[in-house]
Amino acid sequence: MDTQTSLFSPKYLQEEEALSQECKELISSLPKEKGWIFSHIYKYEGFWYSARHLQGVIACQKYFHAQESDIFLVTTPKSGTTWLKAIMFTLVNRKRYQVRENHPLLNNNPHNLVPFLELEYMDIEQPDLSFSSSPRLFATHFPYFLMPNSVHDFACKIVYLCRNPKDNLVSLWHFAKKLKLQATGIHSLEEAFDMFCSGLSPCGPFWDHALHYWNESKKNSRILFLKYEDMKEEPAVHLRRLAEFLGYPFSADEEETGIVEEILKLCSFDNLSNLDINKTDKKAYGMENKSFFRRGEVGDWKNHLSTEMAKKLDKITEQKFSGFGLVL
Ligand code: PAP
Repeated sequence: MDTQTSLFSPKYLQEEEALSQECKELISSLPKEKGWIFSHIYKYEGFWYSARHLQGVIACQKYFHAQESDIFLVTTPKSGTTWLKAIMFTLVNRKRYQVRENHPLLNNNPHNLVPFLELEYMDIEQPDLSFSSSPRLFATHFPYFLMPNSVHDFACKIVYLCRNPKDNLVSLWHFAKKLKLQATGIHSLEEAFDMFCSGLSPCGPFWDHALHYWNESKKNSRILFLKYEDMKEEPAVHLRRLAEFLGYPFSADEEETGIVEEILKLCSFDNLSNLDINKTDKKAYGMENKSFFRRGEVGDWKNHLSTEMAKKLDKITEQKFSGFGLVL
């Protein structure tokens, strides 16, 4: 990005200007490709990151200390993180914040209630991670084996949410178009499709990311593997499953009050996307809250991808997941 562009760009687009010397040296040795939102992405330990995201990954691995009660929501970008952040925050804090009363989600974007772990470390080596409530809830795009060691040492609970790659790609493409400055060059959908299929997506390859967590979830009861599509189809079933997994099951009394439906309504796309805070406000580093809400549907890819594109992507997914039992 040239100086003129960076002077006027929002903070989230200011990339290499703010890098530490250590990170500059690291990225100079890594494979580099054209990015989706940022000018470039770099391949680190098999996955693609923007320079500043990578700086956060490295610092977080070095300095973050998990607590036993910490809970992690893991996704690749555009898998439904915003939705699950809202749901998980509401679930674990429901004694403290009554769903029916002045709930924090009415005045806060879900991303402000549940921080992105490695992004907290993007500019600061020791961010303030003291929470006003317990347990601490974090979201992250870390691949399984790059998670800070203490997360595994403490056997912290991990919820992995993934989404059909065709919808994931389309959502990612729209998001990148919205966020990226015209001056830095917008990808056509065809170009984005080719990049995604080659594994060149933010925190991708998409399939490798999901597969690691899928395989681990088969052996390890501290990992819950969820799919966006299942959540959409049977939200109450999966909300109860999630509540049990997190150690916050619904009591019979709670069930009687209809709390499951109320949480789903509070966290629904229609409700959240129509709140003033999500229509008009921005995140601290300049991203508009409304950019996290587009359609929130299953199968929107049909409005964007050709039959050939869909077939090609399905074939890649089948091949990558073949023998592992994961169907997306
Ligand atoms: P992030 O990676 O930038 O945090 P993330 O929240 O994972 O984004 O994904 C955004 C997608 O979730 C968008 O999908 P779409 O582009 O296909 O519409 C967004 O609309 C959708 N989404 C956001 N909030 C909700 C919600 N409450 N229920 C269902 N889907 C939602």
